Amino acid sequence: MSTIERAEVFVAGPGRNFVTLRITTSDGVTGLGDATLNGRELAVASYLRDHVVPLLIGRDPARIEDMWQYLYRGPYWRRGPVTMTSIAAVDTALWDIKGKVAGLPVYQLLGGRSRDGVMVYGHASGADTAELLDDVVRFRELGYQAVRAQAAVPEVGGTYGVRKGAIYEPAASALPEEQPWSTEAYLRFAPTYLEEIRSKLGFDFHLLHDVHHRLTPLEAARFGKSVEDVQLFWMEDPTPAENQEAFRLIRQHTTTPIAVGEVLTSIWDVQHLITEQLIDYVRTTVVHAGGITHLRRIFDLAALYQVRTGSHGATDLSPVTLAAAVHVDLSVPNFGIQEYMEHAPETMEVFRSGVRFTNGALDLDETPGLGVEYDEKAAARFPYEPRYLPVARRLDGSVHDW
Ligand code: CS2
Ligand code: MG
Repeated sequence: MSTIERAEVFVAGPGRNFVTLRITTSDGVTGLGDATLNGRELAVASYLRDHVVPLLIGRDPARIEDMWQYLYRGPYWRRGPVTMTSIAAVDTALWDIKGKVAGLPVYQLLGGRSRDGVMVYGHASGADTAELLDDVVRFRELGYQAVRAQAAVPEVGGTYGVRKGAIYEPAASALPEEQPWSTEAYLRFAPTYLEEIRSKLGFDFHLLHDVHHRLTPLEAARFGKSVEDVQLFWMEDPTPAENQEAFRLIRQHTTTPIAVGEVLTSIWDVQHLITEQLIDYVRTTVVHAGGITHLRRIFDLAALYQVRTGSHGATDLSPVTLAAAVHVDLSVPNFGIQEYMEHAPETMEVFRSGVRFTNGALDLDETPGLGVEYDEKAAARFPYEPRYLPVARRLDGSVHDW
């Protein structure tokens, strides 16, 4: 029987910081897992190196479900982003290995293709409405059928989702940058640019918007109602989702579809949102929600309630997660859409991936496993440097959700 012989944790900063787990079996087969948690990379690296890797050596890499249960129930302390990202990295690496041993791409192990390609959405942004409109046109010309639109709020300047330069990267400073926020200014401005996009560019593409946890439930209800004529594909994270019940109030006032889940890390965190149909898309991911094994459980629960998938896919999720997401997206019956932000060139020097973008969709070649390689020599050229996500403060100085 093949056993796990080595598990290495690589922390590097090619374009941005990533944590990558590589597991090697006694037969010399390797598997990759993404363990990146934006702004808390070293916490996950330590959890893996100090508390997980020693437990892996000598175990059977084929026993993926048993490994998941062992890593979830074994530590006694459960859930949370650090734990679930660490479990995710091991789980994803074992699926990679299983695919390579079987000589099949992972999606074939998940039941095969349910679709020919994975529809994605791109990220248009701008310092003002005019710049945003140009960026939406650019994404449409690149072939995107779906585009997310975010513009800076005039009274508070730059805000989340607005790219500075070629690649969007919110974790840009060695200590958390404090960004001003005004809900009133946002509620006055955001509907105007979304309406402008529809009036100038029409309705023959999907338009998405990320509220990014900024509103109270009633403010979110008001926002959703105010943009119903815009026909958003979804409004994302309209209010913080620790209180799943809060979404009932939004639902009572608006038919604008809701997407939640990128910061949620287990089926328990989305259970009521799904079973009470308080959301329309669940955004949990391979890297932060316990890997392919747990994500499939979440997506299967969602399928029972006609909730579709819409996994997070920002550049702070590595090309390993993107590839694993495409394998899952190709196969699940209740696929909705996949977020896709092109990684920086430096990132792609380190991660070589079989994921391809064509006509607004992603697909994979038939390489066994996940189809991603990690070049640790190239990674060594990009040392980790501490980077933090911003903190939002209201105009009165009090902390707000970023
Ligand atoms: C955003 C992310 O892509 C999204 O939907 O919410 O860019 C998010 O801000 C980052 O992933 C945080 O690291
Ligand atoms: Mg988001």
